[in-house]
Amino acid sequence: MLAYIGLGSNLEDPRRQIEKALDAIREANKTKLTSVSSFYESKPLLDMPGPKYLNAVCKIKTDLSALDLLDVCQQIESDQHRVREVKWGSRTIDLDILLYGDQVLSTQRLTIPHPEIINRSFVLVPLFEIEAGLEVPLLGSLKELLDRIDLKDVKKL
Ligand code: ROI
Repeated sequence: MLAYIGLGSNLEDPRRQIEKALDAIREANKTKLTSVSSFYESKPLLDMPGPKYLNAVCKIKTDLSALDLLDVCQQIESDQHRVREVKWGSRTIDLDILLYGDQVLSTQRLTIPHPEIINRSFVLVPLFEIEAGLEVPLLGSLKELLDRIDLKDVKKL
């Protein structure tokens, strides 16, 4: 299965946090990292207080189920000392499964496609960089989604 994961960090050397998470994905069972976008900088969403974020998107080929992949992502977050305190607060690392093939899933633990991607330039822009022709299940073409949002707040590094 092809899947896309969004990575974000705004604490404790974000670049190092994202590199470290990518290394952990490289080492995950039944999973091959096939591409990584550039890194992008943006202000916290909704003008939340805190440092700027660094974001990237990667593409993987995996034999894990979506829920097993979620376990892998959450293990990486906990290994990198992600603390879940404030909703939408600052974090050392955030891994979001954006898409899992063309699967549509809505459970308590996991919703795919990730429901917020349509509002997030820091996800759509790096995703477009690595997979311009993508069709997002239920939501339409990636190109159309990009046309609908403001892109000036995300800066490619
Ligand atoms: N804001 C930005 N710019 N980038 C993120 O990755 C990010 N992640 C989040 C919240 C707190 C919603 N804001 C963000 O989870």
